[in-house]
Amino acid sequence: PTAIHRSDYQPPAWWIDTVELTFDLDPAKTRVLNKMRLRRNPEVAAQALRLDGEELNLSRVLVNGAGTSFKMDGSQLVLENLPEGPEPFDLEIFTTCAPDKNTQLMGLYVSQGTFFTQCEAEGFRRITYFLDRPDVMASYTVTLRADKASYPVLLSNGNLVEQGDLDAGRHFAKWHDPHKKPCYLFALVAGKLVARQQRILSRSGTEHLLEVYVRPGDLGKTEHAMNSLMASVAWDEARFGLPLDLERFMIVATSDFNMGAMENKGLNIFNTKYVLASEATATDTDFANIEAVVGHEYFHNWTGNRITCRDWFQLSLKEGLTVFRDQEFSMDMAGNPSARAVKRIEDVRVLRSAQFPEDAGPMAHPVRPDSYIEINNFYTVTIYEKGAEVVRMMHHLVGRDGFAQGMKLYFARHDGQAVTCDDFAQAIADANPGSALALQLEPFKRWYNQAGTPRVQASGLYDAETHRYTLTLRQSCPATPGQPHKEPFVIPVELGLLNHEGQALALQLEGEQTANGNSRTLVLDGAEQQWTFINVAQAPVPSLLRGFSAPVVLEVDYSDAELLTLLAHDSDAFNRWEAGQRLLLRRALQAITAPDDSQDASILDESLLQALGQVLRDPQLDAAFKELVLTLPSETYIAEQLEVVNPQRIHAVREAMRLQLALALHTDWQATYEAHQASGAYRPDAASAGRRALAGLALTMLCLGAQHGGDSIWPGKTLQRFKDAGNMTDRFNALAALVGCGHALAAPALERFHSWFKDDPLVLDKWFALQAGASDRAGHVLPLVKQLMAHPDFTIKNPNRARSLIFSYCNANPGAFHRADAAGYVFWSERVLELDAINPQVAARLARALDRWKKLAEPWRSSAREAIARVAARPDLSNDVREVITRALA
Ligand code: HT7
Ligand code: ZN
Repeated sequence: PTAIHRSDYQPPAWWIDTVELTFDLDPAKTRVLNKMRLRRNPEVAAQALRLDGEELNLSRVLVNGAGTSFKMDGSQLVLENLPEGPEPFDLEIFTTCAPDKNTQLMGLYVSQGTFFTQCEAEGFRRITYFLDRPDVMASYTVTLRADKASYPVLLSNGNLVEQGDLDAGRHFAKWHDPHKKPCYLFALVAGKLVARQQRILSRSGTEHLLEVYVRPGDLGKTEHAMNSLMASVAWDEARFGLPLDLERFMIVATSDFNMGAMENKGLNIFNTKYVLASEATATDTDFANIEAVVGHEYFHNWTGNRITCRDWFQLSLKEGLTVFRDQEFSMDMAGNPSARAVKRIEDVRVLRSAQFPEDAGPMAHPVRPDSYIEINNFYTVTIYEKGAEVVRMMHHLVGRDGFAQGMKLYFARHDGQAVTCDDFAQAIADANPGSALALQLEPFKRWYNQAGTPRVQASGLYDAETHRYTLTLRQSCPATPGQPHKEPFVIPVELGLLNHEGQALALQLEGEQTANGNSRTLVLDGAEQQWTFINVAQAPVPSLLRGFSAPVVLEVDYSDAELLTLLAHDSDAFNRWEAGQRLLLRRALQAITAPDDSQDASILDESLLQALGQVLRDPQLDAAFKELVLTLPSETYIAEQLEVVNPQRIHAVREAMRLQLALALHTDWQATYEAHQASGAYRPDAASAGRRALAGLALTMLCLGAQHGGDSIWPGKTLQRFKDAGNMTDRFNALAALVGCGHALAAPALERFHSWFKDDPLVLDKWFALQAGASDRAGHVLPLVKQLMAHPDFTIKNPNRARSLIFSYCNANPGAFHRADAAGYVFWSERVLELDAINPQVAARLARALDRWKKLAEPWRSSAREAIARVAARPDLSNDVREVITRALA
């Protein structure tokens, strides 16, 4: 396989103005007629037309209605004798494909008797020959023909312009999309579906029809998705002045989908996981995720669809910006500042536990990559989450109103175009002349070009005589593949100073006439810089990088006492949580690097336990925030802090800390659980969800304690809770508490759960995931996972099910996966190969479970390398898996 380089970008030699597609839908053999109006791009030297195609059977090619010569070059269809001159001409291509053989779920495929498409990034070429690149935008008219009884609903992008019956029980529907679009936004759906419908009025008074299509029987689970869609439409109009530009906006759910959802113009296709919810079957997290993903796909309608990417290297142009927008949407929906902070903490946890390791591993790449082999491998946390952080820093540097102005200018300049990340940054900067962003735009854009997580070291010096406090910030960034040296980043550091009683101090920089608030942003843009604050009455405790104002690792030499002050008093909720995490991490690292495990029962000292107990008891704090403070740093995050990783030791230490928390705070957990019992009807809002989350954590702790000499009443109580729960969150939390502590009551509860929900695939996914993700006791998880692979409800062909069992074990359960006998790695290599033959995109994601193998201590390191080498030795690997494995071994 050959790499594609960003620097090789050339504009297309041909434009496609209109596309008329006619489908005769048949699962075994679908006929596709693709009639395009093409013209030469006068700005590019004349050359042959090369159309991409994959797994297609070609039957005819006509130019202006007459046969023409063509040749094949690999999978490309090459036409050399096309009309000269600038006039447009018609090109018709007849092909067939086999949707029922399409296990990759890219292009046109069948899921449970319904046709779906997935075209991003390069799936359209599996439907017809085309210039499959995002900078070729065309107008689409699509006619679908199919058996009426089997496929009563026929959908495509845009507006329905005609429909009717045909011979032999067939019918047709013709759709026209009024907006030009790149082919990756094309979609069709055909099958037996039903829709929840909602008419809405925009601010300007235009009427729109919103529809959520699902399989019959699932209609009762679509209310939350529809509410989320309505909220998204209203939010984008209110916050960014971006209205819905379509008469009709449809969401369709499928249970076979490689990712979360897809923003096809006017016809979003969603994984059922992000559509279907009822209080009986979905948890609070599911409800929150549905809101976020519905928002995300809807927001793409402007950021991605109206303005799209020039090439796939610019993927973060739409993804980073749209993640930023969905994060802001979720925060605005959550409401109060505390709930906003909770959402911010949750987002940062994802960034740190998934993106930071990616940025330090073999797949590290800039937010705008320089090259790739398989674009599907670059739908990463770096493109999405770090990309969103880059947009968030711009937002920080120009302010909320300045950012809104920047977005306005971006649309004024580029609506209807395929553009680059530079164009976006330029628009935000140009709308904010004089801002820190505009003044340092070129160095700021290093965030797009340089991979790796910058480290910022902070040190402070207080002069008690002059009342001056000097803060020094230094930055560096580790080498990443292909990038040995890095230039300094532009890093916004929001900070405040606290006195030792925890009160905020006024901030006055040397040279300023007066103090200027007690939280402000410094911009670090060199390798090392100093700032001196004056009139600082006492030695301060600095609260740095408030709200996580930049995606960096911040190293500060805090004393325990300073961290306890921040944990108890910081007005910035993010840094309050962060102080607690720093203390917990510090204790964990001390224990992990201790010579033996003799002190494991007392890793947490009295002052930290007391401080955490105080958080639990604090009536001013929200439940969701308490739950986050009392949750230990993840094993993955702890591992990232170490040079050499012994996954078993990390697991043992973290479990010992959990147990200590459970036992030492027993009374508080009990009081917390009792104080957070639900009252009234179920509501998935942030405050109610926070209360359930904290009650769930309390129950987990009480069960854990009971298994280790604490009050033995709790497992029985938990089982009762499991049986009586009025919603899935409480029921699942109770089940997880029993499974988590390894109590004998877990087995009958799991059995009962299965029999209650055996007909609900999304709930069964939870059932598989819970068991595969359980804390390992004497190596019990791997045999269980193998046993579950033989369960009649398991199928590796369904990505959700594969993720629920295999990924939950290999990617999300380090303590159970990294076995000293290497059996976890053998299982991983077998599953990667098995999946690769079915669905390379999903296989490549699994292949990344061993990305960080070079950090492992022996014997894990050698056995991991062997397992990777075993996969690499297979000659018939997909490009997707080959790229991941080659990089891992490099
Ligand atoms: N833009 C969408 C990406 C996506 C995708 C990419 C590759 C293969 C399958 C896929 N399904 C969806 C999702 C999004 O970011 O909104
Ligand atoms: Zn997206």
